Amino acid sequence: MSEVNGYNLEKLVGQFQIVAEFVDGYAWTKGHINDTYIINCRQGGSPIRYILQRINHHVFQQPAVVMQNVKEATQHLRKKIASESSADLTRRTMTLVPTRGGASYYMDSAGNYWRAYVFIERVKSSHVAEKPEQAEQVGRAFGLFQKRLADLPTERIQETIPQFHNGVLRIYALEKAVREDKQNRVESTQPEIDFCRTNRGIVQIFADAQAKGELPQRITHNDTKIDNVLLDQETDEVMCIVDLDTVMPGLIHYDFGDMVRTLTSPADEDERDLDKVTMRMDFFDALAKGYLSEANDFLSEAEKGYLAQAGKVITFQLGVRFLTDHLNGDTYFRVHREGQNLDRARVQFKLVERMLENEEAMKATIAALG
Ligand code: GN1
Ligand code: MG
Repeated sequence: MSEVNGYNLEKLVGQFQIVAEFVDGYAWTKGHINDTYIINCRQGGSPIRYILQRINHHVFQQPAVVMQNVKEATQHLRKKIASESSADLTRRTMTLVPTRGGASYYMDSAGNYWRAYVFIERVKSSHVAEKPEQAEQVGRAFGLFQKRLADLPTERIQETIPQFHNGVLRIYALEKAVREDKQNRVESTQPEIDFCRTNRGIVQIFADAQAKGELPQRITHNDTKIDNVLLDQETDEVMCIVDLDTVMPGLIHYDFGDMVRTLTSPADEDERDLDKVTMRMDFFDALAKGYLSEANDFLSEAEKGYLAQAGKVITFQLGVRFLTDHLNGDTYFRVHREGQNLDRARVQFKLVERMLENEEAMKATIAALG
C-alpha cells in the first residue's frame, strides 16, 4: 500500500535519496509522539527497508532544530564508533537519509516534517527486561552513549523541548488541568491527584541541587526507556540506541532514572493489574553496575550521590504528565484505548512507591560501586 493514514508513502519516499523501488509501507504504532512508517523497497531484486517518520510538530515545535541535533549527534557517534571498530557500522548507529536536495528533512505542502532513516535489520527491542544481564547491558550502553557525546561541544546541541524535565512546571500544568477539568475527569482521578499533591516535593530535589550548582549539564539522551535500545536478534548484544529527538543538554540523572523506571519493573507502562508493578532490585543492581562501568570515569561525586533518587523523580514526573494529559483529553501522548493515560499514570505512581521503599538499598548499591 502506498496510501497509509492519508499519506502517500511512495511519493514521500521519492523525496529522499533512496535508490530503490518502493514496494509498500505500514505504520509502526509503538511510539507515543511521532508517526513511524516502515517502508519496504527493492533494489536490484533484493529487499531493503527504510524508516519514514513524521515529526509531531506540536510536541517538537522546532523540527528543524531537532534535525540539526540529530545530525550532529549521529555524525559524532558514527565517528566515535567507527574509530573503535568499523564492523557493522550501519547497525550500530542511526543513518539519516538526506532529501533529494540534501536536507535532513522534507516539509510537505500541509506543513508536515518528514525524515528517513536506514532501517536497522536483525534487531529486536522490548518494553520489559527479562534478565538482569539485559539491564546491565542497557545501563552500560547509555553510560557509553553519554561518554561518547561528552566531547561534543554543548553549544552544538540545542534544547528541543524547553523545560522538558522541569518538574515544578509539570506540577503547575497538572493543577491547571485540574482547575479546567475539560473532560470531567477530575472526580474519578481524585486519588491520583492527591498522590501528586502529597508527593510534589519530589520534583524539588533536582531543582534545588541545580540551584546550588551541584549538578552539571551534559549532553544526555532524555528518553532512555528500554524500548529505545536495539539488541541483536541472535546474540542479545546492544547494537544501537535510537530516538535521538530529545538529545539535549541536561542532567544525567534523568537518563539513569528512566532506566530504573523501565528496567526494574516487570510490568508494561500501561499495565492495569497494579500488583504486577514491582521493583526488582537484582535488575537495579545490574543496571547500576553496567551504567557505572562506563560513567564512573566522568561523573562527579555529587552526581553519583543523587543517582539513587533519580528513578523516583523521573517516574513521578512522567506520572504527572500522563495524568495531566488524561485530564486534558489525551492531546499529547497517543492512546489506543480510553483511559490509557490514566493507566499509565497509575503504573508510574505505584512504581514511585516501590522506589521509595527501596531507596536505601539503591543507595547502598551505588555506594558500593562508586
Ligand atoms: C514519549 O514518543 P516516545 O514513546 O519516544 C515521551 C517521553 C516519555 C515516553 C514514555 C517527547 O516518548 O518523554 O518518557 O513517551 N517523549 C516526549 O513512554 O514527550
Ligand atoms: Mg522518545
